[in-house]
Amino acid sequence: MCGTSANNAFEQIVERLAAADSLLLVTHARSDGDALGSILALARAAEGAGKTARLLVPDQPPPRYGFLLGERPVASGGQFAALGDAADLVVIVDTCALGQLEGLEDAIAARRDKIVVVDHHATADDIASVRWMDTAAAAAGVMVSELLDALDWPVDLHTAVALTTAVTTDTGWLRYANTDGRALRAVSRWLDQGVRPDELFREIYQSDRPERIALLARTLAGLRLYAGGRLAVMVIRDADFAATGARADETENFVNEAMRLGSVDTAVTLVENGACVRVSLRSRGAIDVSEIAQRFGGGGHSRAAGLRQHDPIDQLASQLIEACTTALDDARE
Ligand SMILES: [Mn+2]
Repeated sequence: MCGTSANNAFEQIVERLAAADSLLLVTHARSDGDALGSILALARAAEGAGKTARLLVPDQPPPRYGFLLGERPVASGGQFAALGDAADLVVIVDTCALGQLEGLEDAIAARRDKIVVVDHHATADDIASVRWMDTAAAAAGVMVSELLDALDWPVDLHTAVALTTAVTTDTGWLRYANTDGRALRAVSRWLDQGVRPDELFREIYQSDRPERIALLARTLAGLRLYAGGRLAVMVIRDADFAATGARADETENFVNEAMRLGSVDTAVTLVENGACVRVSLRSRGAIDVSEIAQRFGGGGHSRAAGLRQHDPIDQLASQLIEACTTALDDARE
């Protein structure tokens, strides 16, 4: 059964966590609610068990999750080597892809023996001595919760909020196809413990700045349909940020807005940020967008994937429209 090696990795990571006195908890660049909620929960539970823990992201955590992190410092990529050396164990959570850990490649390779990975994505680079990869897990937060259970580390109310944030954001507030009993059972415990779903929803999804709504309106106005309405594409340029005053981190979830259209199976957003273009892909299931993302150097899940490129945005848009249209046509046959 496929669980044998996974269980083995799970048990090894439980042992490594139990044995470590100090942890460095790392997640991916452009971190989201699952990434930040998962490392914060692991840190707080470890501290409750008498250990020390530091958090690190390669770039900066988005302000949206300030309510979770509070005053807690989050180190950036330049501190990885020093903090990694100081820690007994480095845990990389919610990614196993070097492409999402840019700038850390050499420092990770040099410390591979003391690194373990907890992740639910398909892309698995050789970055760690132990990798617990569970693509069936709705969120890394579900996996972290299971580690905390096995370790018997304490989950206080704020840790429960962090875990609930992790699971609810990665499942689109428990509505995407990855929502399953395992995720709901985890969340139900945190609600019983006192997490308020209405307050959390408001923090995460109803705390936008007017600048973000202006950018969303502009983006939706520019939405284009292809492949007989099955493909929606939205292009957000530097000029759109300039015109609205929105920040680069405020396009999170824009891609999902295209899924309001009944005809759409696949949605793509391209976001320009200087010389770099960030692409998000979503599928309702007709095609596997992680395959398409991989062709362009990215990765992810079958229904949610992403990539980054330095090609001109219009050229990249044409290539992606072509790739998605072909895949949608193939899927129909
Ligand atoms: Mn995740």
